[in-house]
Amino acid sequence: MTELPISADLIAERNSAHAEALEDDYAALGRKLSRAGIDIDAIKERVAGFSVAVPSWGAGRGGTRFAKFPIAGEPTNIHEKLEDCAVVQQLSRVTPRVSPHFPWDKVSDYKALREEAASLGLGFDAVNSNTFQDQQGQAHTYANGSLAAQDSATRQQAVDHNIECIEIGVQLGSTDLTVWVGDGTNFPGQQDLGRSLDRYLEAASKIYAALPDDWRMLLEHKMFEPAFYSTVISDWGSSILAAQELGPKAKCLVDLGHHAPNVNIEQIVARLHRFGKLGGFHFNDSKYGDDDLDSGSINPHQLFLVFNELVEAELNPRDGFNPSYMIDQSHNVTDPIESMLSSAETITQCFAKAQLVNREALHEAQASNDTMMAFQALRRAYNVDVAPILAKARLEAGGAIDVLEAYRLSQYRSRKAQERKAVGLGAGIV
Ligand code: PSV
Ligand code: MN
Ligand code: MN
Repeated sequence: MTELPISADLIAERNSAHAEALEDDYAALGRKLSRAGIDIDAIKERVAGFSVAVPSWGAGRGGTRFAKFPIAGEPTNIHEKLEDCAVVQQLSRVTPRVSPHFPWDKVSDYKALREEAASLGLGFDAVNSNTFQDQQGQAHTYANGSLAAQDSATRQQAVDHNIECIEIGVQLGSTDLTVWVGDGTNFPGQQDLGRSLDRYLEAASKIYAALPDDWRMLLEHKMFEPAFYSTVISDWGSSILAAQELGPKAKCLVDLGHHAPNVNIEQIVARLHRFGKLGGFHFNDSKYGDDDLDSGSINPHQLFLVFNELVEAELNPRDGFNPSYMIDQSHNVTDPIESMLSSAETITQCFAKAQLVNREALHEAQASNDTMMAFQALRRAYNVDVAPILAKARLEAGGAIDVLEAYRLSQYRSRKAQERKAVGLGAGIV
């Protein structure tokens, strides 16, 4: 392995400064949990086995359709993005995989890219295709759609791109293809609502046919944007129907920001699982729409409730329950590394809290219609500060007790600002 980006001595020095306080906090929490019949070490082991992928595109400053404000030392290519993702993994120890996006992360040698990632302690997660933008030199425009376009040559181009993504993914060691299309309309009457779905299904089935045996196709729905009147795969209903029609390797991916306001996302999770179609998540948070805010920054309770459903799902497994966890955020005003560190921590906290729920008490209260005690079973777990469990798991895995402190002290970003070329001004990504 090449040298990791943050000095091991710095991490060790800061960890020894925090070790005594952590032991104290961990012991106190251990006593508290043991009074409730919970073994803190068992929870720590579960946390140690948890991981969430980071998006290659999340390493750069995102932006809005109005502007992007780059920071000095921001990555300008996949190699630099991998290096930044390696920082997140080195400190947090919960983000060992990167989810790439094509053609944004295109290179000429994917075998070498896989080796480069491995040398940084990273692997690859789901491959994301992009037929929501036109690329330089592309034969057919996606202005009127991609997989659901009226024009058959455009549809074929979108199919070919997805198949190329699978081929790249095979070289990178991925086993999932995530497909999100922005196809839809901005005016009533612009397209036939039924026929556009037919075209999507026909094109998607060609991609499906190209999946290797051990691969999955994750269909990501989104209610609106860039289409503001109708979107072809707009909701979990359209998504599950499409996945059912395509076949067993097609699953639904839930991006937390892609729903109608106030939708009960945890119920959607339970529904998708009930029919064996829960494929994975794009974690982020939302106040208004597809805001791509940091996970749990607006509604951490919702994130906890999603993980609570995932624990229930594990207890009642259905066909092929193996959801993939990814972050999908746009870091517009923070250092992206700091946002990914903070978000990975929040996501893991919600995972840990969901493990603390007294399932027996919950199920008993549900069976006897004791609403308040059922609610309290969730509330008690949600109220526990699980930070010492995460910190201890990180420490034991070689990470930093205080990830943000170690990152800031490393001065990584200012070092990169000296080495990397500046990012140009411009509009943000989707
Ligand atoms: C679309 O809004 C989305 O959530 C999809 O996952 C894209 O791949 C990603 O954002 C990046 O634009
Ligand atoms: Mn997404
Ligand atoms: Mn999105």
